[in-house]
Amino acid sequence: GDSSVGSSGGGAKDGKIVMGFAQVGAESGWRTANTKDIQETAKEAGVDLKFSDAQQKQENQIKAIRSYIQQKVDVIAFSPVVESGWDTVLKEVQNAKIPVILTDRAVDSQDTSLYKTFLGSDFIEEGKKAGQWLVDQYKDSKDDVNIVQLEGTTGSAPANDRKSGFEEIVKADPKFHIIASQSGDFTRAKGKEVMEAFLKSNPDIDVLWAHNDDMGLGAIEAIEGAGKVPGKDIKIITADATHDGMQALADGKINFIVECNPLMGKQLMDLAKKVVNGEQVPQRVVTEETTFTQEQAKEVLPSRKY
Ligand code: GYE
Repeated sequence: GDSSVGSSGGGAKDGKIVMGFAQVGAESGWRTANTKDIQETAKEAGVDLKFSDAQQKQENQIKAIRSYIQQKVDVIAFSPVVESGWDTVLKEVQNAKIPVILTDRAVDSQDTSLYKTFLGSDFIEEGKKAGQWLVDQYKDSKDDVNIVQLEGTTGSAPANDRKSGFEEIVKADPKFHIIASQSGDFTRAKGKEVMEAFLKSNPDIDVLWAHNDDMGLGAIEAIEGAGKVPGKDIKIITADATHDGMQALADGKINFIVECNPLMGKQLMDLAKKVVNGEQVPQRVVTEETTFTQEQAKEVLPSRKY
C-alpha cells in the first residue's frame, strides 16, 4: 500500500500489502498461538501488518476496522468477537473498496458480498465430534449421564456452533441430560468460577463439555478444589488441543480433545495476496482438524506446534 498515491484498497502499488487485522483479544492459549502465527506469517510473506486487540469487545473491533478504513489499508482481516451486528461497518468497508477476509469466526450477515472469504474451522463439526465421543463412551450403559457445559463467549460463532453440534448428537439418546450450561467466556478464570457454581448446585455431574481447553483447565482446578478427581469422577471433553490442554489430556485429567487449529496465518496471507490482486478465491476455506484421546496426546505432545 502506498498512501501517497491515494490507494483505496485497489491493490498494493509498491508490492507490499498493508493488512489491518482486528483480533478478538488474548483470552486463551488458542488465541495467543493464533496471534503469534499471524504476526510471524505476515513477516514471512512481506505483508505490512497493522494489528489491534479488541479485548473481547465488539465496539473495539468496530473502531479498529474504521481506523483501517481511514488508513486506506489494502485488505482488512478480522476474527469477529460475536456473529451479529456487522452489516453497518462492513458496508463502510465495502464503500471504501477494501476487501475483507473473515478469519477464524463467522458473521451472520445475509449479504455475503460484504466479505471475500471466510477462513476457519467448522465449529458444528467440532461439537459433533465431542458428542460422538461421549455417545461411544457410554454405548454399553443405560444409566443416566449428567452433563454440564461451559460455553464460549456468548454470541460467538464457536460457542453457538459447538453447542448446537454437541447437543444435536447427545439429544438423540434420552439418557444424556445437559443439566447446566453457561458461558465461561473462553477464559480459565471464568471456567473455574462457573464450574465452582455448577458443582455447588449439582452433586451428580458425570461429564463436562467445555468449549475450549482454557475453560476446561480452570474447571479442573474447581473440581480438584471440591475434592473430586478430574478425568475420573467427572469426565472432561474440551476443544482446541493447545499445549496445556494436551498436557492435561496426557496426564489423565481431560478425557478427549477436539482439535481446532489456530495456525491459519499462512493461508490468510495467501488469500490476502489473491484478493488484493483481484483474483477469485473460494467463499469458504475450512481448516483441517482431528481429535485426540489420552494415548494419542502422549504420542504427539512432543511435536505439537502450539
Ligand atoms: O476455541 C477459543 C478462543 O474462535 C476458535 O476462540 C476460536 C476460539 C477458541 O478463545 O479458545
